[in-house]
Amino acid sequence: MIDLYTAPTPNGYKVSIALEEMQLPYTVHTVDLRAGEQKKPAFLRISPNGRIPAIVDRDEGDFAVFESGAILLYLAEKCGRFLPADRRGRSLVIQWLMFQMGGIGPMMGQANVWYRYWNETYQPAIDRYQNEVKRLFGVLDSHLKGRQFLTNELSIADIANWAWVRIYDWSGIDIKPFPHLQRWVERLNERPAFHRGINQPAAEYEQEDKATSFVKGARNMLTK
Ligand SMILES: N[C@@H](CCC(=O)N[C@@H](CS)C(=O)NCC(=O)O)C(=O)O
Repeated sequence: MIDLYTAPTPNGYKVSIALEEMQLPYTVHTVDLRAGEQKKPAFLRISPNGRIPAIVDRDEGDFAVFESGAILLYLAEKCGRFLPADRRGRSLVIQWLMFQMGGIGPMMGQANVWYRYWNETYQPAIDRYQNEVKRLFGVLDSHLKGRQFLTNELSIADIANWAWVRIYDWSGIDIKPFPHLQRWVERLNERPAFHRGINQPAAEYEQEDKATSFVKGARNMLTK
């Protein structure tokens, strides 16, 4: 059994989607980010960086893993799926996983903050991060032309990138100029496991009436 410490955010959803696709039994523990639970000593013992997601594998002597990319690799190795065994296939998946961890995630995260969370508008920062997100989307779009997945088969790289790219509008980005990427987002959206994953726990920001209070909470958290 896996204990998943998470919150309704793209980094958290990467892990719940993976657990659903892998059909590994898990228990969700929602960490209240606005209340600062992620910085409490008990949580820091599991996740030294004070951020979600983190897992504890009860079948492996309570082994804890933090950093979403590391968690995806751990789970893929545990279940023997979504990460090929051959060196080249494995490297390709890891390349696109790192592309998400070092590019899509941090840049979309910054675009979200500057575009949506501050009361004030600082246009140069909005432009910088939105332009970088568009550039990264262009890379994904070209790569996905004629492909169903980022590599030969569905992998943890698709899961990681999809969890972020799907909320492009939170970064103020239009996906229409990226038709191959848009089709990939829509195709993966049809997978029942992906749907279950993005409801563990359910996201407030996807419900129109709750989105405003989510933004306010996020802004307060960032200014603490
Ligand atoms: N590189 C980390 C990033 C984790 C991260 O930024 N988590 C955010 C939620 S998406 C968080 O816990 N924020 C709370 C905080 O910064 O205090 C990963 O991929 O796991």
